[in-house]
Amino acid sequence: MAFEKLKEGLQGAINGIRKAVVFDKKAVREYVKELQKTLLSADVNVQLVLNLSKNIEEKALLEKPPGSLSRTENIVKITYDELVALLGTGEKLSLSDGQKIMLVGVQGSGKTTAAAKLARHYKKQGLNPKLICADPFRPAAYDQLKQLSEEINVPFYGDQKQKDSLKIINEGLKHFKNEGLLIIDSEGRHKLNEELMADLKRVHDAVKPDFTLLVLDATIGQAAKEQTKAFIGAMPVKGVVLTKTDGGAKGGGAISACAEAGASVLFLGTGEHIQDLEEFEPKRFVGKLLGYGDLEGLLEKAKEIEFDEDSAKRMIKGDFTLVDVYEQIEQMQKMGPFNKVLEMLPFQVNVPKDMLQMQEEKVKKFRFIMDSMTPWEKENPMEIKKDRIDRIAVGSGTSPEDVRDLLNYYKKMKKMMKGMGGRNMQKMMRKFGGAMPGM
Ligand SMILES: Nc1nc2c(ncn2[C@@H]2O[C@H](COP(=O)(O)OP(=O)(O)O)[C@@H](O)[C@H]2O)c(=O)[nH]1
Ligand SMILES: [Mg+2]
Repeated sequence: MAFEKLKEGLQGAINGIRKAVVFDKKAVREYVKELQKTLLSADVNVQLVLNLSKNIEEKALLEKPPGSLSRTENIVKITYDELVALLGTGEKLSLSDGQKIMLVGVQGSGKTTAAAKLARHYKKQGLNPKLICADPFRPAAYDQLKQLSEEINVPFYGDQKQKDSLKIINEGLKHFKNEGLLIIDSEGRHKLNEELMADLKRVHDAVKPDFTLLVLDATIGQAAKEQTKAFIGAMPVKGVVLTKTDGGAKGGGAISACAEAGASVLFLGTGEHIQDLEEFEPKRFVGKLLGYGDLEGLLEKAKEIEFDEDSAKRMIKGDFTLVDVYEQIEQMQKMGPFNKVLEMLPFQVNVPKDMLQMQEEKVKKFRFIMDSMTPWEKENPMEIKKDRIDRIAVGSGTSPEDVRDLLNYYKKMKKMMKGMGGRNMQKMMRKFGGAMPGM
């Protein structure tokens, strides 16, 4: 299977750090070393590997994990982000009938196969592809594409007697009246040389395809960079079809090399058969490599709303006001039910049941009430006596009982937070990022 070794190596590194007893410099080093070994054996450029591992190491040790991620989860997320960045932008090729696309590349890279695979792919998407064989150099090219086109029931044009590929293309376009999605399989030569490039460029400039796709053999690994650069230098390459990713361990190196040369990989060829074509999407691809099931939840967690640190600190010290309660309520609403939030804490908190079950309605009421308070009242909730309570109730369209309810909630919260004690506070602060100075 394609990329199996890469997958094994990456998941092995992740499992290693998951099992580590402590998340420290040594564990991170170990992880990064595994990662390096894996990427290098996939033929990713050494400098890229070094940069990537340096980034991962630094971020993993210094960065505050976002959302409710643990440090171990965060290093997986950092790895994910770095790998996605390494593998390109993930552009998508959106085609329509009436357009011409031309495949270029050296001989044997898989152009003819890719032409037929793309025809099948876009036919399934409802387009009307047509195949033109414009490789007069390889005698078997005509039969090869003709046969493939019959297999997928797609119209084909070629001319075995014509030796000028531009003439074949022009005839083919005329034959198809420029209708449908015209896929042009161009000539190839044994290897990349000036003659091929000059010829291709002449044809390319005359045909003016809407998109030019470079077909590259993934088994060449990071050497894909030079080839990509050479083609980009001669014509506007929209993206790469990377073939034979099933045929070796260097596919990862080839993808990153294309990205480095400035061309996005758009498709992966994953086998000899006509259906062996995948759209390449870096995020999905890296997700699969790292084990997507886990990663999805992890990325969600990273997005979870972060606690306002100052407010959380004051709250824990018991030094907080209704302004903080207001903020916390808002944040908790975004985070989900309060009991879920408490589950994330690294220690047990005995929270009165009625606080846990604070109903949606009640939260709304509390907000109305606080909206009717003056800034001074919100800063000094303990000073709110009967007159003020009555006024706030009228202003917020609630009852004095509701206002008292909020004030009681505030008092309970304050007491609970105060009662948590130093050690727990520290743990909590670590969970919410950043240690509290002087604690
Ligand atoms: N395993 C594997 N073989 C492929 C793939 N794409 C093409 N090939 C094979 O590579 C060889 C050359 O392909 P071809 O399309 O003729 O290359 P062209 O000279 O660039 O047109 C053929 O034997 C194909 O069957 C792929 O994704 N995986
Ligand atoms: Mg060919």
